[in-house]
Amino acid sequence: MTAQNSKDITIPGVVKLDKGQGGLPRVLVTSPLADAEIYLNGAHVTRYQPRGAQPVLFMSAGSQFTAGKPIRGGVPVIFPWFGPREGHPESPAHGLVRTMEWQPASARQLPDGAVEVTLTVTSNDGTRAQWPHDFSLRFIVTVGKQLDMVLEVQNSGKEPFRFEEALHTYFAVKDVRNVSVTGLAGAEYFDKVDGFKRKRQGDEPIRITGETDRVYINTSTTCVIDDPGLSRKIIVEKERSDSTVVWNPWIAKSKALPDFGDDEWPDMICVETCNAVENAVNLRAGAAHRMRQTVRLD
Ligand code: TA6
Repeated sequence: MTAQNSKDITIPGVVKLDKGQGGLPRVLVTSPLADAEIYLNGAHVTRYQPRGAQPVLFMSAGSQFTAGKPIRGGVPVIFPWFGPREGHPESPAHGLVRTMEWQPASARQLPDGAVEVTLTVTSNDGTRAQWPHDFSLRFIVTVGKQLDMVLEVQNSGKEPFRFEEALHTYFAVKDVRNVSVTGLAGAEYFDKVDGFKRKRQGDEPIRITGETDRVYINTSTTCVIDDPGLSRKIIVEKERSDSTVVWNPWIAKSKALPDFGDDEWPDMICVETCNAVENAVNLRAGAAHRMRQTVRLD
């Protein structure tokens, strides 16, 4: 299915569908409040820039833009498992839908000038062969003074299923060595750079002094990324998410990632809104779950 066959969601001067990098179909949003772009490959938000501000999202210069391959940066949409799939080394990391072509379903401009774009993807024979459940996802992106993203998971099958999910957001910072993250004081986390040991965050702000890869659990708090280099704070609010991941690859991991520049690690930090590990979601047949991440500058 190509974008040409999908629904026309054009709003003249505000929303258009065109071909982006690698010739991949993309939704371009231009509004008085902010600009954004969303690739149909993975329903991947690759740009969000409020009017008069620096871009909020990091994109790797080394990212591939190939149908069916993950894009590096922006907001990868992760479902139905997070990271490597336990017991299935053959499965792709971070689930199935970030490399599927989603379909644009609707676009509308809201009274305040913000623009809401909805994209959808559903299970098929290919996904069922890897994960034997039926699902229908909607990703509702609202581009305005804040970036609001809702991942709706509908269990369209006849059996309950358990899933993990994430909005794996890459934030642009001036220099991660001068950044701090607050909002996770006292939260338990799995430290993926220390044998997945279960630890507890102290009261001090999180600072990045090496490869950092932590899955915080049982936390529904708002996080604040303080970036003195760009003289801004990025507020990351969430709803119906009980896990938060903080990640920076630092030097060695950056070199090991083929689609990430060796010298890009100071320019980004991931603060990811998730339901992962013991916070995975049980969803009965016919039910829906809506996880929200809202990003704004302060
Ligand atoms: O969310 C952090 C993480 O799980 C890291 O372990 C690292 O693998 C990162 O995601 C990127 O994963 P990717 O599959 O996109 O290379």
